[in-house]
Amino acid sequence: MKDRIQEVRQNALSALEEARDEKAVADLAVRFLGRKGEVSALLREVSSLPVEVRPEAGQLANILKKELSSAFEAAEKRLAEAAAETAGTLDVTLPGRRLAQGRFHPLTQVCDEICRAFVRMGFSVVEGPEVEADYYNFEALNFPPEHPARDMQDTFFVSEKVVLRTHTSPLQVRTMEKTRPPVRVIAPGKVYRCDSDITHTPMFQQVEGLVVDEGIRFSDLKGVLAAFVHQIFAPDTPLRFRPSFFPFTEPSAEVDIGCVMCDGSGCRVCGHTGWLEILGSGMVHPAVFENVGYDPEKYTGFAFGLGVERIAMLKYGIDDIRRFYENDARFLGQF
Ligand code: 2U9
Repeated sequence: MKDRIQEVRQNALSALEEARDEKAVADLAVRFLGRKGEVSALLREVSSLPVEVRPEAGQLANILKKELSSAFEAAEKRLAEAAAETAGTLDVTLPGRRLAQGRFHPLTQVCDEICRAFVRMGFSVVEGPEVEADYYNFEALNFPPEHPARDMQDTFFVSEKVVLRTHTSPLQVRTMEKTRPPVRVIAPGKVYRCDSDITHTPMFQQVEGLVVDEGIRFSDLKGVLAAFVHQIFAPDTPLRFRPSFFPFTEPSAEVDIGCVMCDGSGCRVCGHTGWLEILGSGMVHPAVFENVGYDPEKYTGFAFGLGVERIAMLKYGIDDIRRFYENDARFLGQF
C-alpha cells in the first residue's frame, strides 16, 4: 500500500510540473483529488485493509491528500500570476498588423503630372482664391458686360460683384498686376460652373498657363503645347490646332490629339472623328494687357487652359466624370 501511495504521489507531482496553464492544473486536480480521483480511491482502499496496517496507511494517504492539495494550490497561483504578467505585455514575436496604405486621389496625381511637365519647361506655379471679384474673373479678361458666361446658369454668384471663379485665369491677371514680364506661370486649381452630367461636375479642376515676353509668337504656343502633350500621352501623339474663340485670346485655337482609344481610326469616344479635344489656347488679347498695365505694342504672350478631369478620363479610359467624386475606394484604389 505504501508503494501505491508513493506511486500516486510521484505521478501527481510530475504531471503538475508539466502543466503549462490553469486549465491543465484544474484537470489534474480532478484526476487526483476529485471525488472519483486517485487519492479518494486510495482512501477507499485503506478502509478495506487489515486492521493492524490500516492506521499507518490511512495516515500516509491523508498526508498525501494534504500535500497534493497545497501543491495544486501553489501551482494554480503561480500560473495565474504568470498569466496576469504577460496579459499586458507586447508579444514582439507576433506578425505585425498591416496598415491600409493611403494614396493621392487620381485627379491630384494627374494634376501633379501636368504641373511637373510645365515646371520642367520653366513655368512657376501660382495659386489663389476660389471666391473671386467679378473684376478678376470676367472684366479684366475682356468679357463684355452681357457675355453669356456671366449668366446665372454658368456662374455661382456669391453677391452681385463676387463669384466662385469659373476658371483659374484670375490668377494670371493677379500675377501680371504684381510682376513685369517675362511671365511664365501655370495656375492649377478648383473652379466652379453650374453644370452637371456625365462630362461635367459643378466643381472641377483646371490647369491654365500664361507666357508673356517680347517676341512671343503662336509658334511658341504650338511648341510648348506639343511638348506638353508628348509628356502626358505617347511621344508620337498627333496634334492639330483648330480655330476657336475666347474673349481673352486672339487668335484662339482648340487643341485636338489623335484619339487615344482608337489611334485615330474612329470610335465612340472620339465621335468617329479620330480626334479628341484636350485644351483651349490662344495669343493673349491686347485688351487684357492694357487692363494690367502691360504695353501691348511691346509684349505678346500666349495662354492655354485644360480640364484635369478630362485629361484623366482620356488617360485612363474613364467614361463618367462623377466616378472621381463618389469616393468609392474600389475605384480610387486602382490608381
Ligand atoms: C489670361 C489670359 C488668357 C486661358 C485659356 C482656354 C483658352 C480654354 C478651357 C479648357 C477646358 C476651360 O476647363 S475648360 O473648360 N480653357 O479653352 N483658357 S485660353 O487664357 C488666359 C488666361 C489668363 C490673363
